[in-house]
Amino acid sequence: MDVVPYPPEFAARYRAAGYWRGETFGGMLRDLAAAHGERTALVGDGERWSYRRLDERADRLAAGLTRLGVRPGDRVVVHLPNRPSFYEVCFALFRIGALPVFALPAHRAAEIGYFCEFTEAVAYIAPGTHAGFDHRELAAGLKVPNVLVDGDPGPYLALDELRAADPLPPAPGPEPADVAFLQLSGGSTGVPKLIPRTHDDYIYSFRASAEICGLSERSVYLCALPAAHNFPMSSPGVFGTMAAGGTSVLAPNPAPDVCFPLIESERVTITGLVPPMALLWADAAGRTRHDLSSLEILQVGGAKFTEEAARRVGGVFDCVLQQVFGMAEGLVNYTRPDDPPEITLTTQGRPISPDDEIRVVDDQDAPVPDGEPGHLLTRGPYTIRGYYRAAEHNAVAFTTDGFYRTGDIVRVTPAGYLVVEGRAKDQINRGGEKIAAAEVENHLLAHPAVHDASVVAVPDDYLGERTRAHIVARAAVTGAELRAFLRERGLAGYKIPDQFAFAETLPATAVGKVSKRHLRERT
Ligand code: OOB
Repeated sequence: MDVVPYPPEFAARYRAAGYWRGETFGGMLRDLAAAHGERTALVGDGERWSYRRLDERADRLAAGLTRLGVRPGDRVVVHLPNRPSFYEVCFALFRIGALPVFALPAHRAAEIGYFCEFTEAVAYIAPGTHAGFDHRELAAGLKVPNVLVDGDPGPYLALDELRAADPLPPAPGPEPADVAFLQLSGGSTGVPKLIPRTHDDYIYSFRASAEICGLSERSVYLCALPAAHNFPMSSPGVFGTMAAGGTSVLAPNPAPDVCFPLIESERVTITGLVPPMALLWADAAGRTRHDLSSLEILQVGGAKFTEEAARRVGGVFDCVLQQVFGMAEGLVNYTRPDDPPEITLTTQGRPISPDDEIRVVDDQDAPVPDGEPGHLLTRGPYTIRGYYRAAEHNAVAFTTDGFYRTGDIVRVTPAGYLVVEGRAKDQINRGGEKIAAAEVENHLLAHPAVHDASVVAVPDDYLGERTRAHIVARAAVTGAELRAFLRERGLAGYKIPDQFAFAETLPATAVGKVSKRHLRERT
C-alpha cells in the first residue's frame, strides 16, 4: 500500500468537528478568485498576480499538462525556487489530481534522481538555470519521461508551450480525502522519506494557522524561506495567506539586504525565519535605513530558538515574536500572538488543534510524569499515519495506534506549551536544515578509501549545530577529497559535512554499534 489512510472513525470525527471541510486546493483557488478576483495574491520575480490571474494560469497549465499525458495520481517532481510560477504549477497539478513531489532548491542529482525513481515520477519541473546552477544538466541524468523547464528549456520542453493550451472542459478532479502532494521528511534514515498530505488535512492546517496568526485580506506574508518547505508553505505561509485573501511576497532568499527592501516597499506584515536568520536580521535591523514598521509578527521556527536568542531578536523588532515548532509530517505548535513574553521567549508553543493528541513517553513508550521530558508522540487531524511506500519504516516510525514518533524530546508546561529539550532521532538540525546522518554515511561509505563513517552534530553558535564526519580510512584520503566526492555524487550542499575527523576506530556501544554519544564528546 502506497499510503496509510486515516482510520474511518477518525476521519468521521475530524469531519464532524468541522476541521475537514470537504475542500480541495483546486476548489479553494476557484472560490478565492471569485471572492478576491483582482486582489494581489503573489508578488515576485518582477511580477504581480491577482487571484484571478493565478486561477486562470493554473487552468491553462493544467490543460497543457493533461494534453502532455499527466493523469490523476501521477507524481511530478517540482524543483522550483520562490517565484509565482511555483504556485501556478502546484495548483495546475492539484486541479488534475497529480501529486507534486516538493524538492528543495538545494537538492541536487542524488536527491532528485531518487525522488524521480522512487515515486516513478512522470515529469521533473525545474528552472533553466537558477542561482548559478543549470537544472537542465541535472535533468540529463534523470530517468524521467518528461523534463519541463520554467525558463529557457534547452533541449527540453518549455512550460510556456504548455501554458498556451486552451482550457479543458471541467473534469471531476480529486476528492478532498485524496493525497494532494508529497512533502519531504527531514529524515533519519538512509534515503529521504516522503510524506503524503491530503487536501482535507493540509487545508485544515493552514486555515487554522491563518486564524491563530490573525491573518486577513490586509495581511502581507513574506516568503523568505524556500517555498517548498512546510513552514513557509502552510504555517500559515503562502497557502494560509491565500486562504485569508492576503498577499504573499516571494523573496529569492532570506538575506536582510534582500528582504528589508521588500518589507518596506510591500508593507509586509508577517514572515517566518529559522533561528540563525532571525539573529542575522536582528543584527542588520540595528543599522538598516529601511522602514520595517509594517511588520506585525515575526515567526521563528524549524530549529530550537534558545531563550537568549529569542530575547535578542525580541528586543530589536517592534512586533510580536512567535515561536513555531512544526514538522512536515503534521503537528505544528505556535505561541499565540497575545501570549506573554515568558511564554513566547521560553516555549515552542502549543498545538494548532484541540484534537492534536500529545503523548510524552519514556524509552518503553510509558508516559513520563507530567512536566518531565520524554519522547514526543502525536496523532491528530493533520498528522500523517504513515510515509509514502514505506511499510517497513512505518512499523517503527508509528505506534500501533497510529501515533507518529517525532524523534523530538519535549516537556509540556502546566499551561500545555511544549518545550523542545533535545532529539532522539539520528538527525542533524543545521540551522533548520535537516540532515539524516545515515544518508550522508551511506554516501561516504561508497568511497573506496572509507572503511567506516559516522556523522554527528557539533554545537555551533550561529547555526545551532553543524556536521562532523568521523572517518576510519583504509587508504590515504583527505576531507577535501571526500567533500569533492560527495559533491560529485550530487548530494545537496547543506548535507556535505562541515568538518572531517579521522581516527583509527569509532567508539562502540555495548551491542557493538557506533556510539554517537561518545563521538559527540570527541573534539
Ligand atoms: C519544520 O519541519 P521539518 O519537517 O523540516 O522538521 C521537523 C523537525 C522537528 O521534528 C524538530 O526536530 C525540528 O524540526 N524543529 C524544531 C522546531 N521546529 C522544528 N526544533 C526545535 N524548535 C523548533 N521551533 O521544521 C517546520 C514545519 C512547519 C513549521 C515550522 C517548522
